[in-house]
Order: sequence, then C-alpha cells, then structure tokens
Amino acid sequence: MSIGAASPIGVGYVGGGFMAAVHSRASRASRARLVGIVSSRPERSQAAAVELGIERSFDSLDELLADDSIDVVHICTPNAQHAEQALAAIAAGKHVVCEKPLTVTVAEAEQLVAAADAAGVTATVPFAYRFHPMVREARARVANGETGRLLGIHGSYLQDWLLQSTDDNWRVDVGAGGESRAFADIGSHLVDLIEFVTGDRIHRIAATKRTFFTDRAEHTGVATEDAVAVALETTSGAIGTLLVSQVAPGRKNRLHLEIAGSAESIGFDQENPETLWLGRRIGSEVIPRDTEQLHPDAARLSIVPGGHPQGYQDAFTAFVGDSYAAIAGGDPEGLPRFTDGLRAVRITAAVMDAANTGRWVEIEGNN
Ligand code: SOE
Repeated sequence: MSIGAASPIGVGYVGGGFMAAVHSRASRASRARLVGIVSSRPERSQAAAVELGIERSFDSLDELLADDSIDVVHICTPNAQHAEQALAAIAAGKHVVCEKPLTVTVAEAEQLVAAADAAGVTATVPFAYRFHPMVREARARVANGETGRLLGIHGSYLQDWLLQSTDDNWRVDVGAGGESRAFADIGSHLVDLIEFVTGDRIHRIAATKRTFFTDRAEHTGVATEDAVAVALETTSGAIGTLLVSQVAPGRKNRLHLEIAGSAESIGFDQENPETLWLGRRIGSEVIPRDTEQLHPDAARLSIVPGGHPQGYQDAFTAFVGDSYAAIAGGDPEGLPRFTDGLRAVRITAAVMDAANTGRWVEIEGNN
C-alpha cells in the first residue's frame, strides 16, 4: 500500500446504512478512492454502491479484504459486529475506521487496541464532535488556563427518535447493539467530549437508567435503556451530572456541554456549533466562529469564513481527513483512536454496572 498525492487512499465500507452515507461523503471530500462496499446481503450491497457512488459492491467481507486496492476499511455495522469485522480487517493489514461504540464489551475493545498496535495500523473511532472548530476553541481555552480550576460539568445528549413505542431500530436489541443502548450510542460521544475538552478524567460514577418502552414495533421485552442519568467525579476533584436520552420530545441531536471553571464557564451546543458561550460573573458573551479570534487548532478546522455555517458533516469530514492524514504518516492533533474507543466502552460498562447495582463505580484503567 502506498498512499500519496499520486495514488489516492483506497476505501472499503462495511455496512450500508445512514452512517455509511456520512462516511462515504467524508471520504469523497478527503479525495479518497471509494473502492467498494459490502452490506448485509448482496442485493443491499449493490444498491448501496449505486446510492453512495461507490465503484463496486462485494458479496462478502473476505472478498472486500482481499482487494489490494483497499487501504482502509470503514466499519459502519451494528455494534455487536464491530469486534469481529475490525479484527479481520486488521489481520488483513488494513487500516480501520470503526464506528462507536467500538465494541459491546471491554474485553473485545482491549483486544482490538492490542491487535491494531501489534499490526501497526492506524485505527480510529468517529468521535466526530471533537472536530467542530468551537469544541477545539473550548479545549484550547481550558488548556491555556483561561477557564481556571475545573469545578463542575453539566452535560446532556438528548434525542427523540425513539420516543414512541412504534419507533424501532436494531439498536434496541441487546444482541445487535449490546447491553447499553442510549449511553453506548450517544452518551459515549458526551463522555469523550468531556474528557477531550477538559483534559480531565472521569474517576467514578453513579447512575440510574430506565427502559420506558419494553415493547416496540418489532421488538418485545426490550432491555436496553431509553434514558440514563449519571452523577460523576473527576480525577481533579470536579463534580458533574449527565442526562442521556433517546426519548426527549423536540430534541433531535442535542449534545450540550457546560463546564464551570473558577474563572469562566464554557457552553457548547452541538445543534448550534458555530458559537461558544463564555459565562462570567460579569460580562458573559457568545463568541462566533471567526478565524481571526480562534486558537490555532480551532482555526485549522475552520474551512469557510465565519458567517458561512459549518456543521455535522463538516466535522465528520475533518475526522476522516485527519484519519487519512494519520494513515499517510501524520499525527493530527486530537484524532480519536481505538484507545479512545476503549475508554468510552469502559465508561459505558461502568455506567451499566452503577445503574444495575446502585453503587458508585470507578472507571477501569484510570490508574
Ligand atoms: C443515532 O442515535 C445517531 O446516529 C448516533 O449513532 C450517532 O453517533 C450520533 O452522532 C447521531 O445519532
């Protein structure tokens, strides 16, 4: 595999749903060659290839992995399939971009981290919200000490697409999605962002969860959670609360993070990602994404002038672009790798443990 300006990186996709569309748009914008796709059935693979403008479909993962023109494999399948597919891709010498949650168990995530390390391949996880310029701005302000000592964290990630008992999806099924649903699917983004922005670590958590709808259109006896509330303590001694829900009417994809420091608070809202709220006892302000006043890492991800809104797909494209830059030998700032995927899987396992036992649980791997 040689990747350079003369030979664009060759990409293969596993899975043909909503996320494969997001990934393939990002690959195209990153000047990759969209070589092939395999989905759940050959007809589905063919349809996805046509729909997404990918050169060809494959009938099996093995066939896709045997294609030497594919350098990197994007895994966009239901959660429970990630571990086996990522291991196969790594064994075939491919670089991997694997959807979150990286795996449904901590042991599998540890196995993937070890396998990717041993093979020397680049392995990343799309915690794409890290790539909003204003998230980088928040991170830079914390790192520079502008927020002061970290005191409190208030986070939520709210959606409503599973609000009705008639709403259904593979994610509700333990077998396809894992024990945790709402937290693994979207809470994982939230905790990744908290640690990314603050540079602090979540030390221990308490949690309570609910499954409000046990019977859905195609699934009965649903055991995965619709919503979960978490209390947390960080290593530095800050405290925080999180609410993660897929049954919050009117909220479509609202990841909101507010950090209170001793000097300043910072608020970021994923649905309005072009601004950052800076809270002060006197003189609070909302700052726009304006390259001239951004820290360098935020300015780097600012691809159009202020006032020309960037959004979710731009953040995702930046993530994929940086993944490919790492494959080409670079070391882009803030790239979420398999170790970050493992971290989120560990926190998710702790949340489930805390909710199931009613106890505070320390996050494994903190020491
Ligand atoms: C569905 O809940 C979903 O597509 C998540 O799987 C993504 O990670 C999130 O970015 C948007 O919502």
